[in-house]
Formats: sequence, C-alpha cells, structure tokens
Amino acid sequence: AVNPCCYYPCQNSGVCVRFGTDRYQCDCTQTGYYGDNCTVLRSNLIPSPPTYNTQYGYLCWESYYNVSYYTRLLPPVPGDCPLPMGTKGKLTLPDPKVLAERFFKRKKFRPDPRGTNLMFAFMAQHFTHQFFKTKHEVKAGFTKAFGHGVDASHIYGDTLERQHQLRLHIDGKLKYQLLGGEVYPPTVSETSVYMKYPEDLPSEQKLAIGHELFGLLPGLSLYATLWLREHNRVCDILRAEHPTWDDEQLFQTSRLIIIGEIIKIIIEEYVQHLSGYFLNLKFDPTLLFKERFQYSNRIALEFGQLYHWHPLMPDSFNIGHEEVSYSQFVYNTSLLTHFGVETLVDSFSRQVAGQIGGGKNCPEALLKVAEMTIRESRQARIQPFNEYRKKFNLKPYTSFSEFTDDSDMAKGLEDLYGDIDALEFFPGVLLEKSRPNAIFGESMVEMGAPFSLKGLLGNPLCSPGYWKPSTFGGETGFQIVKSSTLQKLVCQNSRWCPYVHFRVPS
Ligand code: MNH
Repeated sequence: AVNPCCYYPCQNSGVCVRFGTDRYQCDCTQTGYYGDNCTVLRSNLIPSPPTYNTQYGYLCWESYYNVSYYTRLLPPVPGDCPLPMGTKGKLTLPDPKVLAERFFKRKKFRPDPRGTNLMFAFMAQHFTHQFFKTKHEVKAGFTKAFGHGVDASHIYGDTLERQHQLRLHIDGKLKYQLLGGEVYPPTVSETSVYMKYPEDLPSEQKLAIGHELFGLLPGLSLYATLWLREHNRVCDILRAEHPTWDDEQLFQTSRLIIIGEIIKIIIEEYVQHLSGYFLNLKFDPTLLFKERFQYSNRIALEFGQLYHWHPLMPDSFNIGHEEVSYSQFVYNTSLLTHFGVETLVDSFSRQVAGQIGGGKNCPEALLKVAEMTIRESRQARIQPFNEYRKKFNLKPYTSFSEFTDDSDMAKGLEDLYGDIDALEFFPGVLLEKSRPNAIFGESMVEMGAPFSLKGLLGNPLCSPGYWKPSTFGGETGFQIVKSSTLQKLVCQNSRWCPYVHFRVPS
C-alpha cells in the first residue's frame, strides 16, 4: 500500500505519522489548527455570534445584544441541580480560603522553566486589562469594557469623555508632561480624569492613564508611557504626510495604527513566546480571507477566569540594583519617573517570572485575588472543569492523580471535592500539572489559545475591508503596523536601547 503520508494530508504544519500500512494521523500540536487534517482553525471552537451569559443559559436576544455582560462558552450550572456542580461531588464546595492556602499559595518561588520575565508578565496584565474589566459593583458576569477586544481603551479611556480629557486636541496627540526632558503621562489634575490612587499620594505623582487602575503598578505605568510616546510619535509621522488633516483624523488614524501594532506584537512575540517557539507565528490577516470567519468578538467569563496569572509575580522586584518590596512597589509612580523607561525595561526584562501552572506558586500578597476569583466563579455558577475539557475536545480527567503529579494536592483535592467531575474550572486550569518544561498545563493552552486567537484575529482591523493601507493613512502607517516589534516600541521611544525581550537573557 502507498504510505498515506505521501498524499500530504496534514495541513498547516501538522505532522503526518503513518499507522499500520494504510492509516495516518496528523499531529496538529501547536499549529493553531485541529481536526483530522489540521484544517479547522482553533478559534472555530469559539461560538460567533456569542451565545449565553451569566443570566441566560439559553439563546435569547438580550444575551446577544447586551454587551455589558461577558458571554460564556457553557451556560451556568442549572439553578435546580441537586449538588453545587450538578450531580457529582459534595454537598458543599470547599472553602475558597482553604483552597487558596493549601493549593495556590507559594511555598518557594518556582521560576518559569522557559525563562518568561516580568516584561512579559506586565504585558500580559496591561494587554488583557483593556478587555477584562469586571464590574464588581454588581453581581458576577458584567464588564465595563464594552469594546470586547483589542480596542486600546486602556490607552485612550473606556468612554468618549475620558478620551477627550486625555487628548491634547493638537495634531492628534495625547496630553503628556515633560520630566527631565522625557515624556510621561500627564497628571490627574491636568486631565481631571478619575484615577484610583491613595488619597495621600502627592498630586504630581498621580499620573493620568487610559485605564483608571494603571497607577497601581510601575510595570503598567511603564507600558502606558511607552504607548503614549508611540501614539504621539505616530501622530508626527502622519502629520508630515497629511498636513491637511485635522486633529481628529490624526488621532483616529493613529489609534488604529496603535491597535494594529498591539495585535502584531501580541501575536508574533507574546503568543510566540507562549507557544514555546515550536512554530513561527506570523501576523498576516490575509491568510484568513479565504476561511469562513466572523470578524467580531465577545469576551467570555471563562477567558477572564483562566487569565488570572498571578503566579507570574515574583516575591519582590529588582529595579536598577535595588530590591523593591510589594509595599514599596504599588502606587509608586516615582519609580518610573525616577529610574526612567530604559532602566525599568532593562530590569523587568532581566527578572524571571514565576511558573503559572502546577499550583503552590501564587505570591502571598495576591492570594486574596485567587480567593475572590473562586468566589466569583461560584456566583456565576461556572460548570465543572471536565465539562470544559470536553468542550475543547480534550479527554476529561478520570482521577485527581491523573490531573496532578503532586500527590499531596491530588489527595487534598479528592478529599475536598469528592469527585474529579466536580472540580471547578479555575482551580482546574491553574493547578493542573504543567507540560514538561512549560509555563502551564494542557488545558490553559488548549482553552486559552482559541479565545486569544479569536480576540486578536476577530478584530475589525484584520477584516478585508479594513486591512489596507488607506485605513492607516497610507503605506507608511501600514508598514508601521506590519513591522512593529516590542524592541521598536521601546527603542524608538527612549534615549538608549535596553535589553528588551519577553524572556530573560540566556
Ligand atoms: Mn491581577 C484582577 C491585583 C498582577 C491578571 N488583580 C485583579 C484584582 C486585583 C489584582 C486586586 C481584582 C480582583 C477582584 O476583584 O476579583 N494583579 C493584582 C496585583 C498584581 C496583579 C496587585 C501585581 C502585583 N494580574 C496580575 C498579572 C496578571 C493579572 C501579572 C496577568 C495576566 N488580575 C488579572 C486578571 C484579573 C485580575 C485577568 C481579572 C480582571 C477583571 O476581571 O477585571
């Protein structure tokens, strides 16, 4: 018989393996595709248009149309089930505090085996907070980020009013201040936007940023500063080519370029880093033009849950040659303005982040967040982890010892949950054993990637009607998007070029 692999059945870099004489299997691992011949795009696992939400476990107009809800992949556990997770497990779920203490809390810092650094960690947080913005004032399942994707609302504000407060209204630029000749975000008093800061912080240290919480961490204010400088740099370039354009057109076109740059950097460097460099990811929207694909996105509650990557955070921060504790780090915008962009980038790029998966690696300072995430998931009645395994074409786990190699954890979880089919979604994705030498486990990859790809490539910028030079003010702007890199983002907006990467130097 002819070796079936001679017909090259496996598409998109899938690997063909011959079985017996006339059978084959395609290994689609890490290709972004799945199915017999690796032809089905990963993001096809995400329903589009969106379906359920926390209020509606059935299709209805309200659920489709009301964008103040997160959508969800699986409907809530029905309210009238005999047990909290359906029909399996115990009468009461484990105390979130106990789960956090026993299985999430870091004992000893465990670095990511792939050398992921803090530059990556803060990019993760900065990037995702434009679309994860849970409205905590109301019950679970609502968002304040109505853009549902990469809209750069964390740079420009999530309302039109906030955007105008942050804009200079000259040449399309954003407001800024000069400190020692360097551009930084303006102060709160120069913009009158709301920012969350401690009352007693001196007013000149209250920086005004698109996202109202980004004064919390110097890593977030750093990225805010970089994107602010990049926006204004792009405005100058556009103005030189279009001297007739008004402030509005320069602003709007620069914003599209910034969104395009974000998507480019996230796919080719950030997702590329996460993928472990097995394949070469390319941001080329034209490759999708021939596929059946919806250019729209709705952020799912489950995506927000699985992105709680707090184990990335170290025990303390090395900046310059100083060790900075959490209490010295939070709300300390003077670290950024004192050390400057270059030193912060250099320091964050050289400090290794924690391994996300496998449990027992969440810094004590952030344990409360893990606890709150579990509480939120129960309010939202998220279905069991194994149901999501099935939804994503993964084999459900049959025991806790298959789920984790940590026998203390396997036994502890068994005692508390009683049944692997009652294990909750969030502990599932975070505590699952990591893949060998990887940052997290199979489920995080197989569930996170489709959400992520859908959010990135479902952006209107990637659609045939938008993906063309004129959208970006001409070939110059189009080229800025197509050639943007993390290194350029930093080095075209700083005095000297530091070590800048998503991985510590080898
Ligand atoms: Mn983090 C939510 C603190 C780093 C991803 N984070 C929260 C919340 C707090 C918080 C507080 C709100 C919890 C709640 O009310 O439910 N987070 C921190 C602190 C640090 C931090 C103090 C660093 C120090 N967080 C990170 C990093 C990531 C991350 C790094 C990486 C992706 N955090 C999240 C996500 C949420 C969140 C995702 C959920 C956001 C939302 O739904 O609004």
